[in-house]
Amino acid sequence: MKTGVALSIAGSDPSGGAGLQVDLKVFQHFSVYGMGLISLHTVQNSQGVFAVENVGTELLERQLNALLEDILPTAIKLGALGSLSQIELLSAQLKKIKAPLVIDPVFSSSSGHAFLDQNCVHVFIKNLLPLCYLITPNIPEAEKLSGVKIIDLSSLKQAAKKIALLGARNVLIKGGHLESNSCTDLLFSNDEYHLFKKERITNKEVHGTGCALSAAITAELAKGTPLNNAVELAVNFVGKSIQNSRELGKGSRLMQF
Ligand code: PXL
Repeated sequence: MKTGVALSIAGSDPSGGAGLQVDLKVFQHFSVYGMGLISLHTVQNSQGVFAVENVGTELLERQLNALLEDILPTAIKLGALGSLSQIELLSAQLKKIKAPLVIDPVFSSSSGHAFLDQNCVHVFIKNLLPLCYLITPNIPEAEKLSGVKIIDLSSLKQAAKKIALLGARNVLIKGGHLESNSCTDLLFSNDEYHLFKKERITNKEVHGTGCALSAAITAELAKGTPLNNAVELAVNFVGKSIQNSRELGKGSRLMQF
């Protein structure tokens, strides 16, 4: 049975490897009805991001209002945002919605192209963290949010707790960057730590794994799955997707679901 409606507000990756395009593919894979709003356009392929252009807040606001007065999502995912005014608009609008909000704090592309100016991070924290049900930073993003330098499991836990103190109800730090032969994701939820440990599948760069993980969790939350189960399903799904990733372009491997 198909249930759930998931909305992603994210950047567009025309190569289909990350951002909104991947979110919609993942929603489809999980049999959830997917809707998508583009926050920013990128010029990119499997080799990197070459330019970024933000969508104006007025257009974004009209698109969001048109959706929300018609079809209420049962879960929402927020991906890359490009400006202070986008953060202010979305925090004001999303405050009014009860559906669980998953925030993937994408401050720059995996190839290092900045989406959000460093100076906006404190407004991102103040306005958005208190609204989110789950935030899913990778290690560099968790360091930016928490101010904690992550070098081992103990500092990983410390960073997760600090991000929760900033207002995020649940925190999942993607630990893929920490160890060489395994990947440990850390969930901090209800004052408890849960580790999701996996063998490292490949040392080759696979594009969009973070987007796919948070989209899969959003899809499961949209169906009403409890958080721990949603994370477990999503971690396994991304592991399989990495294993099945394809060398389609000249750069990173791309996932097909
Ligand atoms: O994987 C992070 C990400 C998210 N969103 C967009 C991206 C990227 C990485 O390149 O382009 C639009």
